[in-house]
Amino acid sequence: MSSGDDPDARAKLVAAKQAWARAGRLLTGNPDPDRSLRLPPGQRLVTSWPVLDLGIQPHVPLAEWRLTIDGAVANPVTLDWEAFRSLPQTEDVSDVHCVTQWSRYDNRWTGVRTSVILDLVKPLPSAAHVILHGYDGYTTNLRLEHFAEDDCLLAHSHDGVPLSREHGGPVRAVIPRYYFWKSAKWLNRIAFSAVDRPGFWEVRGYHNVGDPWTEERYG
Ligand SMILES: Nc1nc2c(c(=O)[nH]1)N[C@H]1C(S)=C(S)[C@@H](COP(=O)(O)O)O[C@H]1N2
Ligand SMILES: [Mo]
Repeated sequence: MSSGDDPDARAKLVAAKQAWARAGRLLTGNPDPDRSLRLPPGQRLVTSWPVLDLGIQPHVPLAEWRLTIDGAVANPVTLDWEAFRSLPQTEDVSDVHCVTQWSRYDNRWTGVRTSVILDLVKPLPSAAHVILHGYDGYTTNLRLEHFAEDDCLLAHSHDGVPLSREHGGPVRAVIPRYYFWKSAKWLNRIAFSAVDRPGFWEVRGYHNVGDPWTEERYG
C-alpha cells in the first residue's frame, strides 16, 4: 500500500484513511477488554507482511544512522550504530495488530528493550509521554508506561534478518500491545515530555492510545 514518491497518491491515501476514521469504519462493537482472545475484535490474520507508510522510505546507511533520546530526561544521549549495538540485546516474540485490520502472529524481534533505554536516559519525574520520530518526519505519541512495557523493543531484526528498508530499518520501535501505527519505523528520535503531543495519525482522527482489544481505532 506504499504510494511511492507520488505526492498525489500520498495525499489520497491519507485522505482515505481520515475518511475511514470519520466513518468509524471497521468497528465491531464487541470489545474484549480482558484480552481473552489472541485476535482482537475486527482483525483478521495474515501470514504476509504488508508495508504501510507515508510513501517516503528513507535510506539510512548504518554509518549515518543516529538515535537521539532527549526531552524530559536527566541524561540525554545520541547513539550511533556501534553504541546502539553495544547495549544489551534481547529477542522477543509478539503479535502485530494494524488498524487497517490485519494481524500477524509470532514476529521474532531482536533489539534493545525500552527498559534499557529508560535506565540509560533516566526520565525526569515530570516525564509522562514519549514521542517517537522517524527519519521520514513521521511522529507518534505514547504514554510513558505503555512505552515501558516489557515487550517493547527498538528492533533491528525480524525473524533473524536485519529489518528491510521498507519495514523501517535500520531500527524501528515495536510496541506490540497497541495498533501498529504506534511502532515508528526509521526511528531517529525519542523525546520524553511532560505534555502529550499527538502524532501524525493521532491528529488525523486515529485514537490517542490505540488499544486493539477495546477497538481504540479512532479518536
Ligand atoms: N516512520 C514511520 N513509521 C511508521 C509509519 C510511517 O508512515 N512512518 N506508518 C505506521 C503505520 S500506519 C503502520 S501500520 C506500520 C506499518 O509497518 P510495516 O510497513 O512494517 O508493516 O508502521 C507505522 N510506523
Ligand atoms: Mo497503519
